[in-house]
Amino acid sequence: MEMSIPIIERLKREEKDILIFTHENPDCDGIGSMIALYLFLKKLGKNVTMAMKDDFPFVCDFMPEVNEIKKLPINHKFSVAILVDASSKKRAGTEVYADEIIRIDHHIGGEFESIYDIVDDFSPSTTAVMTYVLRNWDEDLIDEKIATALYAGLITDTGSFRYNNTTDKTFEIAEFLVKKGANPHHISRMLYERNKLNVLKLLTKTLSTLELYHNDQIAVLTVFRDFLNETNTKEEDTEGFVNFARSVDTVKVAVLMIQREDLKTWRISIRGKGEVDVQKIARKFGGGGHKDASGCRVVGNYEDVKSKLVEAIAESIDNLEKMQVLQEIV
Ligand SMILES: [Mn+2]
Repeated sequence: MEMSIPIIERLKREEKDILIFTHENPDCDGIGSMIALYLFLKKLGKNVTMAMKDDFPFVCDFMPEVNEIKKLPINHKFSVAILVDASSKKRAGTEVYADEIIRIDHHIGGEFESIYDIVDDFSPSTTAVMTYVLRNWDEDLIDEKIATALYAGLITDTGSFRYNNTTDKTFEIAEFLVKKGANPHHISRMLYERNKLNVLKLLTKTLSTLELYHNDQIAVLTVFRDFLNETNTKEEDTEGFVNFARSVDTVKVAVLMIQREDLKTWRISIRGKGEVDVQKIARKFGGGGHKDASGCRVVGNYEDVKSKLVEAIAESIDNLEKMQVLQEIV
């Protein structure tokens, strides 16, 4: 495969320092993309640093060189900074100093950072975009470590090939990464079979908050700050909890509300099942994301925030039903 991809030509030319960074509250896709590019550029002898604002979530601890990730902000101006898995540099949650910022991502829309941006919203993960870039740059440099980081992001962002962003292309990328040394059983075991007892206790408390609305089509779960304190857990331990709400048979849209430290801000995850476009709902509340997985932050009283959300989701579901009836008539 010989193709000219602008970002490759740009990075080939770079002889000064390169920063790779991802969004705050990072996930395996952001971290996997960052590590893969970092290792690849290191092999090429580039002066490269990876950094983010927060600690890595526990589930990512098996990823190669995860301990080499530095903390943002870094009080140094880099020649170029590569933003991965985020729609804008603002998503870093802190300042990033660089002469130029380039975005590698799969989120819909977002901000244009540079003419070298490579954003593909049809890609299931940023690691899928990254695989494309690195394969076209030099396939032979992709080793077991790089493949492991890329595969971990691919399976987490596709829910282990279950979400509707999973296509034949996704399996082709997975096949390539497994051939390059990614071990599916090991990676899945690391990601999904290492629950801590206190996280299961947090899950038990969270599941007890389950509420259903609008003929059981909307499910809401809440993580109150007390739950985190009582079980000695952190916000990042709630990763995947929203899927329990989503798994209810009749549910079309699932919501997870996490109470932040100030007690009045709610970090909200919204998940769909391929019907309702939850990105449009998140946008109404100043957030964004994908059709099936979006999020936003809202400040306010718990009951008020929840009822506004439920109302907006109910409206989307009703509109969808109206559209379906119209289509049947046509
Ligand atoms: Mn992603």
